[in-house]
Amino acid sequence: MVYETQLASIRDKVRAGERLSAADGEFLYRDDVPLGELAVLANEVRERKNGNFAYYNINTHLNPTNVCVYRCVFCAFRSDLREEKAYLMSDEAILARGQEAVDAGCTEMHIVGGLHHKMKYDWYVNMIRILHDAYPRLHLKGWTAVEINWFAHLTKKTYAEILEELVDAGLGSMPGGGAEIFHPEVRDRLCEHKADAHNWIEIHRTAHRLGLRTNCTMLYGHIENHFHRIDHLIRLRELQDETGGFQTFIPLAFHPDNTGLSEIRKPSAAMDLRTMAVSRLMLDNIDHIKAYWIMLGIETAQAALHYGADDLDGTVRHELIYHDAGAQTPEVLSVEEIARVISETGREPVERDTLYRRVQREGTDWQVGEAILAS
Ligand code: V47
Repeated sequence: MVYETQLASIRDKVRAGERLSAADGEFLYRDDVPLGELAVLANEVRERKNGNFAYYNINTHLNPTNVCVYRCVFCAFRSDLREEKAYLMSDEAILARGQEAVDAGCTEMHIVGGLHHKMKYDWYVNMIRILHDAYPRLHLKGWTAVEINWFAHLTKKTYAEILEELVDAGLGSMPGGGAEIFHPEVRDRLCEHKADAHNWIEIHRTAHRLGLRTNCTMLYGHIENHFHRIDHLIRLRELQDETGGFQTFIPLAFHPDNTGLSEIRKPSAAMDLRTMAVSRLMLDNIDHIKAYWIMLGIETAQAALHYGADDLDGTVRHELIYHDAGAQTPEVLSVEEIARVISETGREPVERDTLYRRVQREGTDWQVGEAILAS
Protein backbone atom coordinates (compact mmCIF):
# COMPACT_ATOMS: atom_id res chain seq x y z
CA MET A 1 0.00 0.00 0.00
CA VAL A 2 2.83 2.37 0.89
CA TYR A 3 4.39 1.27 -2.40
CA GLU A 4 1.21 2.08 -4.39
CA THR A 5 0.82 5.46 -2.69
CA GLN A 6 4.39 6.51 -3.40
CA LEU A 7 4.22 5.43 -7.04
CA ALA A 8 0.91 7.25 -7.49
CA SER A 9 2.35 10.38 -5.91
CA ILE A 10 5.36 10.26 -8.26
CA ARG A 11 3.05 9.81 -11.24
CA ASP A 12 1.01 12.83 -10.15
CA LYS A 13 4.11 14.95 -9.66
CA VAL A 14 5.53 14.07 -13.07
CA ARG A 15 2.22 14.82 -14.79
CA ALA A 16 1.95 18.16 -12.97
CA GLY A 17 5.56 19.08 -13.79
CA GLU A 18 6.49 19.07 -10.09
CA ARG A 19 9.95 18.25 -8.82
CA LEU A 20 10.73 14.78 -7.45
CA SER A 21 12.39 14.47 -4.04
CA ALA A 22 15.47 12.45 -3.14
CA ALA A 23 13.17 9.84 -1.56
CA ASP A 24 11.23 9.61 -4.84
CA GLY A 25 14.46 9.10 -6.77
CA GLU A 26 15.64 6.33 -4.46
CA PHE A 27 12.23 4.69 -4.67
CA LEU A 28 12.41 4.60 -8.48
CA TYR A 29 15.63 2.60 -8.21
CA ARG A 30 13.79 -0.26 -6.44
CA ASP A 31 13.66 -3.43 -8.52
CA ASP A 32 9.93 -3.76 -7.88
CA VAL A 33 9.17 -0.49 -9.69
CA PRO A 34 8.58 -1.86 -13.20
CA LEU A 35 10.84 -0.55 -15.92
CA GLY A 36 7.78 -0.03 -18.12
CA GLU A 37 6.38 2.41 -15.56
CA LEU A 38 9.65 4.37 -15.61
CA ALA A 39 9.68 4.38 -19.40
CA VAL A 40 6.22 5.94 -19.56
CA LEU A 41 7.02 8.65 -17.03
CA ALA A 42 10.48 9.52 -18.35
CA ASN A 43 9.16 9.55 -21.91
CA GLU A 44 6.48 12.03 -20.93
CA VAL A 45 9.12 14.46 -19.67
CA ARG A 46 11.38 13.78 -22.63
CA GLU A 47 8.64 14.53 -25.16
CA ARG A 48 7.51 17.61 -23.24
CA LYS A 49 11.04 18.98 -23.52
CA ASN A 50 12.21 17.69 -26.89
CA GLY A 51 9.17 16.42 -28.78
CA ASN A 52 10.04 13.56 -31.10
CA PHE A 53 13.54 14.89 -31.93
CA ALA A 54 16.63 12.80 -31.28
CA TYR A 55 19.84 14.74 -31.71
CA TYR A 56 23.29 13.74 -32.88
CA ASN A 57 26.36 15.60 -34.00
CA ILE A 58 29.35 14.91 -36.23
CA ASN A 59 32.31 14.87 -33.93
CA THR A 60 35.70 13.47 -33.15
CA HIS A 61 37.70 12.85 -29.99
CA LEU A 62 41.22 13.95 -29.25
CA ASN A 63 43.06 12.41 -26.29
CA PRO A 64 46.46 14.13 -26.59
CA THR A 65 48.16 11.95 -23.99
CA ASN A 66 47.29 8.97 -21.82
CA VAL A 67 50.02 9.69 -19.27
CA CYS A 68 48.35 10.77 -16.06
CA VAL A 69 49.42 11.79 -12.56
CA TYR A 70 46.20 10.32 -11.17
CA ARG A 71 45.42 6.65 -10.68
CA CYS A 72 41.63 6.52 -10.81
CA VAL A 73 40.75 2.92 -10.08
CA PHE A 74 38.05 2.78 -12.78
CA CYS A 75 40.27 4.00 -15.62
CA ALA A 76 41.76 1.66 -18.25
CA PHE A 77 43.05 4.49 -20.42
CA ARG A 78 45.73 6.04 -18.19
CA SER A 79 49.38 5.13 -18.37
CA ASP A 80 52.54 5.69 -16.36
CA LEU A 81 55.25 7.70 -18.03
CA ARG A 82 57.47 4.69 -18.62
CA GLU A 83 54.87 2.15 -19.68
CA GLU A 84 55.00 0.84 -23.21
CA LYS A 85 51.52 2.12 -24.03
CA ALA A 86 52.36 5.72 -22.93
CA TYR A 87 51.96 8.32 -25.68
CA LEU A 88 52.09 12.06 -26.13
CA MET A 89 50.91 13.71 -29.34
CA SER A 90 52.98 16.38 -31.08
CA ASP A 91 51.44 19.66 -32.26
CA GLU A 92 51.70 18.35 -35.83
CA ALA A 93 49.78 15.19 -34.96
CA ILE A 94 47.16 17.27 -33.13
CA LEU A 95 46.73 19.59 -36.10
CA ALA A 96 46.49 16.60 -38.43
CA ARG A 97 43.56 15.39 -36.32
CA GLY A 98 41.95 18.80 -36.74
CA GLN A 99 42.33 18.55 -40.51
CA GLU A 100 40.92 15.03 -40.52
CA ALA A 101 37.94 16.26 -38.47
CA VAL A 102 37.23 19.15 -40.83
CA ASP A 103 37.56 16.88 -43.88
CA ALA A 104 35.04 14.49 -42.29
CA GLY A 105 32.55 17.35 -41.79
CA CYS A 106 32.89 17.42 -38.00
CA THR A 107 31.44 20.40 -36.14
CA GLU A 108 32.99 19.41 -32.78
CA MET A 109 36.22 18.11 -31.33
CA HIS A 110 35.94 16.63 -27.81
CA ILE A 111 39.34 17.04 -26.12
CA VAL A 112 40.30 15.28 -22.89
CA GLY A 113 43.28 13.26 -21.76
CA GLY A 114 45.68 12.43 -19.02
CA LEU A 115 47.42 14.97 -16.83
CA HIS A 116 50.97 14.47 -17.97
CA HIS A 117 53.62 14.86 -15.26
CA LYS A 118 55.97 16.79 -17.54
CA MET A 119 53.63 18.99 -19.54
CA LYS A 120 53.08 22.57 -18.44
CA TYR A 121 49.85 24.54 -18.45
CA ASP A 122 50.94 26.37 -21.63
CA TRP A 123 50.92 23.10 -23.57
CA TYR A 124 47.21 22.63 -22.86
CA VAL A 125 46.33 26.26 -23.70
CA ASN A 126 48.47 26.25 -26.81
CA MET A 127 46.77 23.13 -28.11
CA ILE A 128 43.42 24.93 -28.02
CA ARG A 129 44.95 27.99 -29.66
CA ILE A 130 46.62 26.21 -32.59
CA LEU A 131 43.52 24.13 -33.28
CA HIS A 132 41.23 27.15 -33.11
CA ASP A 133 43.51 29.29 -35.28
CA ALA A 134 43.77 26.57 -37.92
CA TYR A 135 40.13 25.39 -37.81
CA PRO A 136 38.01 28.25 -36.43
CA ARG A 137 34.68 26.59 -37.28
CA LEU A 138 35.48 23.44 -35.33
CA HIS A 139 33.89 23.79 -31.88
CA LEU A 140 36.43 22.79 -29.22
CA LYS A 141 34.68 21.11 -26.28
CA GLY A 142 37.64 20.52 -24.06
CA TRP A 143 39.15 19.94 -20.66
CA THR A 144 37.03 18.67 -17.81
CA ALA A 145 36.84 20.27 -14.39
CA VAL A 146 39.54 17.82 -13.30
CA GLU A 147 41.96 19.33 -15.81
CA ILE A 148 41.00 22.90 -14.85
CA ASN A 149 41.64 22.01 -11.21
CA TRP A 150 45.05 20.61 -12.22
CA PHE A 151 45.88 23.79 -14.16
CA ALA A 152 45.03 25.82 -11.04
CA HIS A 153 47.40 23.61 -9.06
CA LEU A 154 50.16 24.10 -11.66
CA THR A 155 49.78 27.86 -12.07
CA LYS A 156 48.22 29.07 -8.79
CA LYS A 157 45.76 31.01 -10.96
CA THR A 158 42.07 31.18 -10.14
CA TYR A 159 39.54 29.05 -11.99
CA ALA A 160 38.15 32.20 -13.61
CA GLU A 161 41.57 33.30 -14.86
CA ILE A 162 42.23 29.89 -16.37
CA LEU A 163 38.84 29.62 -18.02
CA GLU A 164 39.14 33.14 -19.44
CA GLU A 165 42.52 32.29 -20.94
CA LEU A 166 41.15 29.11 -22.47
CA VAL A 167 38.14 30.90 -23.94
CA ASP A 168 40.48 33.52 -25.33
CA ALA A 169 42.50 30.73 -26.96
CA GLY A 170 39.36 29.29 -28.57
CA LEU A 171 37.67 26.96 -26.10
CA GLY A 172 33.96 26.68 -26.96
CA SER A 173 32.52 24.66 -24.08
CA MET A 174 33.44 22.02 -21.50
CA PRO A 175 32.57 18.32 -21.42
CA GLY A 176 31.02 16.77 -18.34
CA GLY A 177 33.67 14.23 -17.41
CA GLY A 178 35.43 13.83 -14.09
CA ALA A 179 32.24 14.02 -12.03
CA GLU A 180 32.20 10.24 -11.31
CA ILE A 181 30.22 10.04 -8.05
CA PHE A 182 30.43 13.11 -5.84
CA HIS A 183 29.76 11.52 -2.46
CA PRO A 184 33.05 11.18 -0.54
CA GLU A 185 32.18 7.63 0.61
CA VAL A 186 32.62 6.59 -3.02
CA ARG A 187 34.83 9.31 -4.48
CA ASP A 188 37.58 8.75 -1.92
CA ARG A 189 37.78 5.10 -2.99
CA LEU A 190 37.63 5.76 -6.73
CA CYS A 191 39.88 8.74 -7.26
CA GLU A 192 41.13 10.03 -3.96
CA HIS A 193 43.47 12.76 -5.14
CA LYS A 194 41.68 14.44 -7.98
CA ALA A 195 39.25 17.39 -7.80
CA ASP A 196 36.58 16.70 -5.19
CA ALA A 197 32.86 17.42 -5.55
CA HIS A 198 33.19 20.95 -4.20
CA ASN A 199 35.88 21.87 -6.74
CA TRP A 200 34.16 20.12 -9.66
CA ILE A 201 30.99 22.09 -8.94
CA GLU A 202 32.83 25.36 -8.31
CA ILE A 203 34.61 25.08 -11.67
CA HIS A 204 31.34 24.51 -13.53
CA ARG A 205 29.74 27.37 -11.58
CA THR A 206 32.60 29.64 -12.67
CA ALA A 207 32.38 28.46 -16.28
CA HIS A 208 28.65 29.17 -16.34
CA ARG A 209 29.20 32.63 -14.83
CA LEU A 210 31.64 33.36 -17.67
CA GLY A 211 29.06 32.26 -20.25
CA LEU A 212 30.65 28.91 -21.06
CA ARG A 213 28.13 26.08 -21.45
CA THR A 214 29.11 22.74 -19.95
CA ASN A 215 27.86 19.16 -19.69
CA CYS A 216 27.65 16.93 -16.65
CA THR A 217 28.02 13.19 -16.09
CA MET A 218 27.68 10.43 -13.51
CA LEU A 219 29.72 7.22 -13.59
CA TYR A 220 27.50 4.40 -12.26
CA GLY A 221 27.60 0.64 -11.87
CA HIS A 222 30.72 0.19 -9.71
CA ILE A 223 30.86 0.56 -5.90
CA GLU A 224 28.12 3.16 -5.45
CA ASN A 225 24.52 2.56 -4.33
CA HIS A 226 21.17 4.24 -5.06
CA PHE A 227 21.66 6.81 -2.34
CA HIS A 228 24.98 7.97 -3.84
CA ARG A 229 23.47 8.26 -7.32
CA ILE A 230 20.51 10.33 -6.19
CA ASP A 231 22.78 12.51 -4.05
CA HIS A 232 24.89 13.10 -7.17
CA LEU A 233 21.90 14.02 -9.34
CA ILE A 234 20.57 16.42 -6.72
CA ARG A 235 23.90 18.23 -6.45
CA LEU A 236 23.83 18.75 -10.24
CA ARG A 237 20.20 19.88 -10.11
CA GLU A 238 21.03 22.43 -7.42
CA LEU A 239 23.84 23.97 -9.46
CA GLN A 240 21.58 24.06 -12.51
CA ASP A 241 18.93 25.94 -10.48
CA GLU A 242 21.59 28.50 -9.70
CA THR A 243 23.23 28.93 -13.13
CA GLY A 244 21.26 27.18 -15.91
CA GLY A 245 24.61 26.47 -17.59
CA PHE A 246 24.41 22.70 -18.08
CA GLN A 247 23.26 21.62 -21.52
CA THR A 248 23.25 17.87 -21.23
CA PHE A 249 23.52 15.14 -18.61
CA ILE A 250 25.27 11.90 -19.61
CA PRO A 251 24.93 8.82 -17.39
CA LEU A 252 28.12 6.78 -17.97
CA ALA A 253 27.92 3.02 -17.40
CA PHE A 254 31.05 1.58 -15.84
CA HIS A 255 33.13 -0.69 -18.11
CA PRO A 256 35.32 -2.92 -15.94
CA ASP A 257 37.81 -4.52 -18.37
CA ASN A 258 41.48 -3.62 -17.75
CA THR A 259 40.58 -1.48 -14.70
CA GLY A 260 41.31 -1.84 -10.99
CA LEU A 261 37.69 -2.97 -10.57
CA SER A 262 37.72 -5.72 -13.19
CA GLU A 263 35.91 -8.14 -10.85
CA ILE A 264 32.73 -6.02 -11.03
CA ARG A 265 30.09 -7.04 -13.57
CA LYS A 266 29.19 -4.36 -16.13
CA PRO A 267 25.73 -2.84 -15.48
CA SER A 268 22.86 -4.66 -17.21
CA ALA A 269 20.74 -3.06 -19.92
CA ALA A 270 17.92 -2.90 -17.34
CA MET A 271 20.14 -0.86 -15.00
CA ASP A 272 21.25 1.38 -17.88
CA LEU A 273 17.65 2.09 -18.84
CA ARG A 274 16.52 2.58 -15.25
CA THR A 275 19.36 5.07 -14.68
CA MET A 276 18.48 6.89 -17.89
CA ALA A 277 14.85 7.23 -16.83
CA VAL A 278 15.60 8.21 -13.23
CA SER A 279 18.05 10.84 -14.50
CA ARG A 280 15.43 12.30 -16.85
CA LEU A 281 12.90 12.41 -14.02
CA MET A 282 15.22 13.88 -11.36
CA LEU A 283 16.98 16.46 -13.56
CA ASP A 284 13.89 18.46 -14.40
CA ASN A 285 15.96 21.57 -15.13
CA ILE A 286 18.44 20.09 -17.63
CA ASP A 287 17.22 20.17 -21.25
CA HIS A 288 18.98 17.11 -22.64
CA ILE A 289 19.86 13.58 -21.56
CA LYS A 290 22.45 11.85 -23.66
CA ALA A 291 22.53 8.10 -24.39
CA TYR A 292 26.22 7.84 -25.26
CA TRP A 293 26.04 4.94 -27.75
CA ILE A 294 29.77 4.18 -27.49
CA MET A 295 29.30 3.21 -23.88
CA LEU A 296 25.76 1.80 -23.89
CA GLY A 297 25.99 -0.17 -27.12
CA ILE A 298 23.77 0.72 -30.04
CA GLU A 299 20.84 -1.48 -29.02
CA THR A 300 20.53 -0.08 -25.50
CA ALA A 301 21.08 3.47 -26.79
CA GLN A 302 18.14 2.96 -29.17
CA ALA A 303 15.91 1.79 -26.32
CA ALA A 304 17.12 4.71 -24.20
CA LEU A 305 15.49 7.10 -26.67
CA HIS A 306 12.23 5.84 -25.13
CA TYR A 307 13.51 6.00 -21.53
CA GLY A 308 14.15 9.73 -21.33
CA ALA A 309 17.15 10.24 -23.62
CA ASP A 310 16.93 12.65 -26.56
CA ASP A 311 20.55 12.64 -27.77
CA LEU A 312 22.98 9.95 -28.92
CA ASP A 313 26.17 12.09 -28.93
CA GLY A 314 27.97 11.86 -32.25
CA THR A 315 29.42 9.87 -35.07
CA VAL A 316 32.59 9.81 -32.86
CA ARG A 317 36.02 8.88 -34.16
CA HIS A 318 39.17 8.09 -32.18
CA GLU A 319 37.40 7.25 -28.89
CA LEU A 320 39.86 5.55 -26.50
CA ILE A 321 38.57 5.79 -22.93
CA TYR A 322 35.74 3.26 -23.36
CA HIS A 323 37.43 1.09 -25.94
CA ASP A 324 40.43 0.62 -23.62
CA ALA A 325 37.93 -0.48 -20.96
CA GLY A 326 36.40 -3.16 -23.15
CA ALA A 327 33.62 -1.39 -25.10
CA GLN A 328 32.66 -3.57 -28.06
CA THR A 329 30.94 -0.78 -30.01
CA PRO A 330 32.26 0.31 -33.44
CA GLU A 331 34.94 3.02 -33.57
CA VAL A 332 32.77 5.31 -35.67
CA LEU A 333 29.25 5.51 -37.13
CA SER A 334 28.53 7.18 -40.45
CA VAL A 335 25.83 9.85 -40.58
CA GLU A 336 23.59 7.41 -42.47
CA GLU A 337 24.12 4.80 -39.76
CA ILE A 338 23.39 7.12 -36.84
CA ALA A 339 20.32 8.49 -38.61
CA ARG A 340 19.12 4.93 -39.20
CA VAL A 341 19.78 3.97 -35.57
CA ILE A 342 17.51 6.87 -34.57
CA SER A 343 14.82 6.43 -37.24
CA GLU A 344 14.38 2.75 -36.37
CA THR A 345 13.11 3.86 -32.94
CA GLY A 346 10.43 6.12 -34.44
CA ARG A 347 12.31 9.29 -33.48
CA GLU A 348 13.25 12.08 -35.90
CA PRO A 349 17.04 12.47 -36.31
CA VAL A 350 18.27 16.06 -36.07
CA GLU A 351 21.88 17.05 -36.57
CA ARG A 352 22.87 19.63 -33.96
CA ASP A 353 26.04 21.51 -33.18
CA THR A 354 27.58 21.45 -29.70
CA LEU A 355 25.28 24.27 -28.55
CA TYR A 356 22.11 22.52 -29.78
CA ARG A 357 21.56 24.60 -32.89
CA ARG A 358 20.28 22.83 -35.98
CA VAL A 359 22.97 22.11 -38.58
CA GLN A 360 21.99 22.43 -42.23
CA ARG A 361 24.20 20.81 -44.84
CA GLU A 362 24.54 21.38 -48.54
CA GLY A 363 27.14 19.17 -50.16
CA THR A 364 30.27 19.46 -48.05
CA ASP A 365 29.30 22.87 -46.65
CA TRP A 366 27.29 23.36 -43.44
CA GLN A 367 25.55 26.22 -41.69
CA VAL A 368 24.24 26.55 -38.17
CA GLY A 369 20.55 27.41 -37.96
CA GLU A 370 18.44 28.48 -35.04
CA ALA A 371 18.50 26.90 -31.58
CA ILE A 372 16.42 23.75 -31.30
CA LEU A 373 14.47 24.68 -28.24
CA ALA A 374 13.86 22.20 -25.51
CA SER A 375 10.33 22.77 -24.13
O1 V47 B 1 35.23 11.13 -16.44
C1 V47 B 1 36.52 6.49 -17.45
C2 V47 B 1 34.39 7.86 -17.52
C3 V47 B 1 34.52 9.92 -18.42
C4 V47 B 1 35.68 4.52 -17.51
O2 V47 B 1 30.41 15.92 -22.11
C5 V47 B 1 34.66 5.45 -17.60
O3 V47 B 1 29.48 15.39 -23.99
C6 V47 B 1 33.14 3.77 -17.70
O4 V47 B 1 32.90 12.40 -19.61
N1 V47 B 1 34.07 2.81 -17.63
C7 V47 B 1 34.99 10.63 -19.65
N2 V47 B 1 33.39 5.08 -17.68
C8 V47 B 1 33.91 10.60 -20.74
C9 V47 B 1 32.94 11.73 -20.61
C10 V47 B 1 32.03 12.07 -21.72
C11 V47 B 1 31.71 11.13 -22.69
C12 V47 B 1 30.87 11.49 -23.72
C13 V47 B 1 30.36 12.76 -23.83
C14 V47 B 1 30.69 13.70 -22.87
C15 V47 B 1 30.17 15.09 -22.99
C16 V47 B 1 31.52 13.35 -21.80
O5 V47 B 1 34.48 8.55 -18.73
C17 V47 B 1 35.38 9.97 -17.17
C18 V47 B 1 34.82 8.79 -16.41
O6 V47 B 1 33.68 9.16 -15.70
N3 V47 B 1 35.20 6.65 -17.54
N4 V47 B 1 36.84 5.18 -17.44
C19 V47 B 1 35.36 3.12 -17.53
N5 V47 B 1 36.28 2.18 -17.40
